[in-house]
Amino acid sequence: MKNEPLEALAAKIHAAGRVALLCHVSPDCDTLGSSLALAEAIRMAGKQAVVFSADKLTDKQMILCGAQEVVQYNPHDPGYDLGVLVDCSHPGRVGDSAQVLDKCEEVTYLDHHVPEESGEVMSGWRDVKASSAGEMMCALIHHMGVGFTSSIAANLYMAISTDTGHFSYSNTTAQTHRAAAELLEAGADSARLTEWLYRRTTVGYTRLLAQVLSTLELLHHNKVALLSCAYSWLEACGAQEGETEGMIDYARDIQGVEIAAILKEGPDGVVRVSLRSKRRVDVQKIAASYGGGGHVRAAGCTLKMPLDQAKEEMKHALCQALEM
Ligand SMILES: [Mn+2]
Repeated sequence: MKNEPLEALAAKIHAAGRVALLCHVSPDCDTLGSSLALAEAIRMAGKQAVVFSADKLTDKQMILCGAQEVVQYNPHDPGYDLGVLVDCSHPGRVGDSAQVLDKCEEVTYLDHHVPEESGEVMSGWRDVKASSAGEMMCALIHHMGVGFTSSIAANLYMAISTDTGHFSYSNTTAQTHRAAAELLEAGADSARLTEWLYRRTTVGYTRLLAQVLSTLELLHHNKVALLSCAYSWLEACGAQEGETEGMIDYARDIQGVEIAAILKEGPDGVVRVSLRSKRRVDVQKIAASYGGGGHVRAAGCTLKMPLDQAKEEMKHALCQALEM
């Protein structure tokens, strides 16, 4: 079956000599692993590729092959023939890396998120049914005619595993497993990567988890679960930014909970909200009403207000969403 957006993206990459790959802010292993895999494939095709992330990687993400080559925008950077947004599709999602886009002859994207309500600002390849950018990247690299090296395989395996909750969320399809099977055959070491990603914590993380779990609030007959994290707790617990990733699952997993939220205070007083739902509520819509986005079952937004006020705002919005 012909996939025109995929072929158009592959043709743009084929025609370019220098390609910039841009990760979204608060990068996860999907945006990073997919970008690093594509960068390697582009280099194997004899061209240049650079991966940009506005935010620093966590210690855990340093297991990604080539993680140390990820750079931040540098004003002395020469230009690029092509810029590709990976795992996002709006320049507003890449933070300071957006400055790289001004130096690109052409800009496109590869994304599996629902488009922002403000509409498309460029053309690219979107597949909202794909579990992850990593799954889409498997198809793209195939199409490029580049074989999977063990490092491409490991990076894409971590990308897919991260976005599917290690193949457990409802976005996991037969195609997801087929892609994963191929990556295992190409040398991804599932046991080692899984242990590193999910079974290896730090004392700081565990202390922070205890603190965050102590904030649990249940509302609306225990259908809404809320967690929060004050910025000062990171230092107090010896945890790193980014280590709150995944803590929302403790709220989501509670039996009877339909919507879970975690509110994370940033160093700038801005509060980042992550939302999850189980069956009924479209959290992408809630996030979009605050200028955010994501998927039906997982979304996020940013609130520019103090943490306590953001909590009250969210409690109201989540209970209201349940009544609709
Ligand atoms: Mn993703």
